[in-house]
Amino acid sequence: MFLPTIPTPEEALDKAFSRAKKAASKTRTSKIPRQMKGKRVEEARVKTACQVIEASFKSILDKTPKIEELPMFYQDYIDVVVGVDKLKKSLGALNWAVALLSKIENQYVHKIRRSKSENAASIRREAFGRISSIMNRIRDELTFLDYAKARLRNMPTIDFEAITAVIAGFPNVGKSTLLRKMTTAEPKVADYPFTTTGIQIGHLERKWKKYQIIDTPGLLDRPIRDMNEIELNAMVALEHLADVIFFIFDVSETSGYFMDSQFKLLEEIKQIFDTPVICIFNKIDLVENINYLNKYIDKVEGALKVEASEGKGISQVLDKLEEFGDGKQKYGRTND
Ligand SMILES: Nc1nc2c(ncn2[C@@H]2O[C@H](COP(=O)(O)OP(=O)(O)O)[C@@H](O)[C@H]2O)c(=O)[nH]1
Ligand SMILES: [Mg+2]
Repeated sequence: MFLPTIPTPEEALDKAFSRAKKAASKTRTSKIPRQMKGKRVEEARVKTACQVIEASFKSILDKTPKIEELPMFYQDYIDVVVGVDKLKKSLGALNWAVALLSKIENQYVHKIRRSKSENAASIRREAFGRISSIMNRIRDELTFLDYAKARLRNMPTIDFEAITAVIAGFPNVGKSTLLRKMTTAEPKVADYPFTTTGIQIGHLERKWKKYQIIDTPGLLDRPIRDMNEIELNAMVALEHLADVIFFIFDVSETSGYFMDSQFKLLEEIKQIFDTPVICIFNKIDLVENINYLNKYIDKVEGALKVEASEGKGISQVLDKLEEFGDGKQKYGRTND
């Protein structure tokens, strides 16, 4: 996302006080009686300083999407990357500052109006002191919002109307190859927490239905019991996205993983995800003894045999996906 630029306390104060000065000089040249001017000038400075910061914070709050209105995937994503509670609390601090600044504005404008001319400047200085201290009180929150802005800048762009398949399987089993063969354009790469290369998102359309296929290197390619809590959360965020999981086996075991451990990973993923899984047996070209293979394939319902690198069997995978898509209607779902 999508967070607007966040000022430091110094930047916010600089802007507020320099605008206040300009407003004051306008007041000085206006046609009001000389003895009134001192008070008017100080009043304008207090008003402007408060209003400049209020407007800036209100604009940040307006431009920031309501977290609870975002699709669940993004809520999970934000939670994993920066923490939803912390983000809400920091935004709350801006609200708090706006409310307090508007109170100070009223209070000190009144004070100045009721004061003697010669006291107006010191009342204004007192107001400026309070404004500065408010900005200092929310320093940590501003720092955090700036950090969140940077961390959330490259969130994956997900099409929530497309039927979504997420690819799982050990490294080198052929996940990226399959993704490339199934989709037309080069897959888009987006940041994803705890994946070094980012997730890859490919798109395709069949019979006017949109599909997207997501490959998650570093996440759905290793034993789940090895993951820490944060990684688990990052992975579970995918559950909100996936309508179906493609689990890829490398039947040749040339990737270095035995069929037994590949089945174990499949079982772990089935336990975590409440999502239908389609098993795809890849690299069948490298297997001489097909009988040996059947012993594994027979264990799995609706298994597909492919040679991803040559595009063999891909059309069956697409048919399966489409078959799956037939039962699905997706209209701008946000929370499910
Ligand atoms: N022989 C053979 N090699 C394949 C097949 N599919 C993928 N590969 C190769 O396996 C290696 C790993 O594939 P890749 O798609 O990068 O695996 P990933 O790590 O799961 O994304 C690459 O060298 C591919 O060319 C296949 O069906 N047959
Ligand atoms: Mg890959």
